[in-house]
Amino acid sequence: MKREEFDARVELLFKEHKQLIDRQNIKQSGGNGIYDRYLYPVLTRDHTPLFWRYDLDYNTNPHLMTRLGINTTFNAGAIKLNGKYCLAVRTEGFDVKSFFAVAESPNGIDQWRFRDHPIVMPVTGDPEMNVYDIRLTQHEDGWIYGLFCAERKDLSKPDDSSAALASCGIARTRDLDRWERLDDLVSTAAQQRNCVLHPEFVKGRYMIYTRPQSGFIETGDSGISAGFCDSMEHAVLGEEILVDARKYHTVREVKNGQGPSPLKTEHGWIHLAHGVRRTAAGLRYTLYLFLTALDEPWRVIRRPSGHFIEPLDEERVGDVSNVVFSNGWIADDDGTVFVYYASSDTRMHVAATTMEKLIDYVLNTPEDAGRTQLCAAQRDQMIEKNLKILSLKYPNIKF
Ligand code: M1P
Repeated sequence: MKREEFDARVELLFKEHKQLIDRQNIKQSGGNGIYDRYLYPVLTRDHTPLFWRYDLDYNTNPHLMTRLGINTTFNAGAIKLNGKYCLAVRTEGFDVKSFFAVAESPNGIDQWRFRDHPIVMPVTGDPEMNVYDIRLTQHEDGWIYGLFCAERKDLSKPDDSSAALASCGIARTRDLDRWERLDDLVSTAAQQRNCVLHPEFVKGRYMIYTRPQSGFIETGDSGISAGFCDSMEHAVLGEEILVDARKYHTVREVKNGQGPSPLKTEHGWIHLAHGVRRTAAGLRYTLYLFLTALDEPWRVIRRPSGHFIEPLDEERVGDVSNVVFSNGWIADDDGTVFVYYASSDTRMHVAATTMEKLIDYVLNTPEDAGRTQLCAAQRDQMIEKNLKILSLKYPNIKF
């Protein structure tokens, strides 16, 4: 390629990239009354800066090839900082290593722009192979903590090249740029993933939601659990309490995991979690909500039936299809809540709702009646009530 052509192609790349970043997102009509989805994903791999992917030097890359490709941008932690909506995105290179990168938006919905540099997370004395799924918690001690999965090779199985160990890495920051790495979480579980710091002290101690695992993929009998520790520099958990167990024939039959840190309301803590079912097409991940007691955030007091967000239409396809996963949401001062979720381990979306709607949802959505006959009867009760309302209001119309 001649230098003139190279320069023209670079210009075109930047023009198209800018158009993508500046594109306005559009609220989709016909929502479910609980939240609004948006037409476009908020972040895709194409949103990452071109200078992260291309070597822009004509002398070393005359064909203008992608040199360090980005595969996916998903499972982002979220926080509002200095008036900006920030996502700490799990960004995976073609090399299948993930790193965290901060993207910011002025409104939480569109114009997401990555900061120039990704986070180069400091390591402990035992550097991990991979990091992912960071949960950001603005703790009342003043720090922003990031708890994430730190994955290492399982050295006890030298002949199994896919044997891995998951543990909870911990780091803290004040600006999402400079991070202080702390010791990994110590617990009695063989492995841990989906760990999240509760935003307040509980009886003077830090509380961490966990998901003890028997293996890298399998969770054994556990579900979302919680433990306590006195220090985040050297976080050591004692006994873990089971918060939300797996349950046969529910959205959390095979496994589950806490999403972001819970939102505080006068009625209790609203939790967002993912639940997994096994289907003939493989695992299906959906998101669900539950409410825990204000003074005992580990005690579930309301459990709306079924899922809150499911993979829909294009969301169903990606690197790991049929998955929605969330580890970030932002509650704004005006009552808006932005739920950031990834689809199929590939891209990020937003669902917008309000605190008022979330409270109504967790308090008034009926609980799972338990088995098919009771669920059908539960629905029939609502149908009966609705038909009465409709026949009184519209006596001449057959619905
Ligand atoms: O591929 C779906 C998700 O699988 C894992 O979640 P969990 O441990 O609950 O099964 C994680 O690797 C997550 O990143 C991924 O989105």
